[in-house]
Amino acid sequence: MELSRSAAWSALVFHKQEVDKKTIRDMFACESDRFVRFSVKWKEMLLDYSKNRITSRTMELLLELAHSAGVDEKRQQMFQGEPINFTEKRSVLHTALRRPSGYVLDVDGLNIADEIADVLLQMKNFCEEIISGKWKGYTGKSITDVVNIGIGGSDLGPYMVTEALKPFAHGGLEVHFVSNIDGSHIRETLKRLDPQTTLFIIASKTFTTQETLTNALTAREWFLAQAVEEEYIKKHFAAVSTNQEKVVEFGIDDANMFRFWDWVGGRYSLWSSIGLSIALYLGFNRFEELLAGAHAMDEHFLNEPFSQNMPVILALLGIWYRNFFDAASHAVIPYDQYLHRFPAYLQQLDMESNGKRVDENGHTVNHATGPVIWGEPGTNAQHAFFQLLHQGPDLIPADFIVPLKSQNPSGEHHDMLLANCFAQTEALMKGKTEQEVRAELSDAGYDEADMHKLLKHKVFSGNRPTNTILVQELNPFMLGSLIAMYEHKVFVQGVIWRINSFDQWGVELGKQLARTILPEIQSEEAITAHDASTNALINMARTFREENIRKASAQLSFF
Ligand code: G6Q
Repeated sequence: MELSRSAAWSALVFHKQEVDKKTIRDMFACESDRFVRFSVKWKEMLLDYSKNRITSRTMELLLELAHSAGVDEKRQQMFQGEPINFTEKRSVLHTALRRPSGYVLDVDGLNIADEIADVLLQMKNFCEEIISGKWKGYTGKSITDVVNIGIGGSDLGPYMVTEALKPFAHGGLEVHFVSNIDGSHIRETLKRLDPQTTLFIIASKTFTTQETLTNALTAREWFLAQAVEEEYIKKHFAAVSTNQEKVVEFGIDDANMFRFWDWVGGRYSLWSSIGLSIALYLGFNRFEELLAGAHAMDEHFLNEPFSQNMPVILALLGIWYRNFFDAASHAVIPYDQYLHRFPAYLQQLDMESNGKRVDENGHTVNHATGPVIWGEPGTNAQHAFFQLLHQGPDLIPADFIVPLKSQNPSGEHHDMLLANCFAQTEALMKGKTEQEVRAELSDAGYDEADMHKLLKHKVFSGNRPTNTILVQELNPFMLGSLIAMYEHKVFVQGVIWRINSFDQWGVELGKQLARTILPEIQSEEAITAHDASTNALINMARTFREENIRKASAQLSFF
């Protein structure tokens, strides 16, 4: 039966008419226990979801939807390693990567707990050598800079985490991230580096990704231009991959390869050896704290009843707005400058996971699935797109994430940051009525005619839902928990929407298409194989390229 015809779904459609009759502001006015009922406290984290268009009945019905969708069973299947990634026939076991060792979980005849422990030990030893300075580069100097070359899941997670946890870095190493095929990315990074003291980590699950391999070759060429001897590569290049054959083929020493497994999805891989750059930058013990935080959230997700389960609650609220209010996007606003890459990270996690429309039986679903995820840190965002959140015609639910503790206490800065965060969620919820605007304008001395012209523009409808996620301190443990909470939120939504959150055929398409056009841009013949637009674009690039080559050779012959 189609999801939209299920009893739980129909009950929610019907119930929405009731909810529409009241604003969140009205609900707060007559429910003194609203915050207590609609908030969950877990360790040093609070999820306040009271500023949502919900009643207790809404939550009951949404929880019923989760139960009837089989979230409980699917959750067990995921943790037990069943191949729930059904289009790729793979287990989904990023949760095993952060589980303390000493358990047995068999995948393809191997106890993965032992496998994971082996690689963690290898990472630990490597980190100790590099950080202590024992590991020497080809001229006998210690490593000062680590460059992670990877893209997508092999970049966004480590980049976001190292930025978020800057205050926890040991300070002995700088870390850099190169992802884009645009040569400017690697060239700008290399400009600041010395090959004698630089370590490159080539991070690629498949070790076939065009961007990563091209950037890695450029790094290799840059390194050899000074180091000359190929044998020095082993002192300056490491690889993180599932593809040993390709790593060796590239010329990276086997001993410098950190493996992981096909049951770790790219966007879920920061917990694996893809996190090597994190461990090097923070120190291995901090990396372990990150894993511990994520594991604690896994336990919460596994064991708490749905009504107290943070990822489940976030997932259900997301479904409430996406499917019953037609909210096409969801904003994420961290009030923490260190989390400036968090929205970009969540974009991949959520949109690559739930940007799907075909169910397990190959049927196209007739309900909306993953929304557009977007955001920027507050307070910057307030001076940019918040206008649309407050007064635009669309409903855009938002998550506000804020730590109580500042890593850089400085005068009133942090109090002001908190005040802004809380004021925004209050304003989005309450809005400003015509009566309030009228009183304001009248106090400011406006006459009736001017007031009339301005009134409607200054009214805020309010009733705009937000979640506030308050953490005491954004430390490695809490960040691990926060990321895992969103991972599980995405999982729960995928289960309810009946899609596979763990494949990414859209990404694969991009990888294939660029391979066809590259030789055409480099060809001397006019290209006619595509539509008129694509042909014209390719031919312009081709002509521009040919002219540049001609000019360069003319200059050479002049000299
Ligand atoms: C993530 C995706 C994708 C992937 C990149 C890099 O879930 O699969 O973002 O991480 O395309 O792939 P490689 O790690 O194989 O280079």
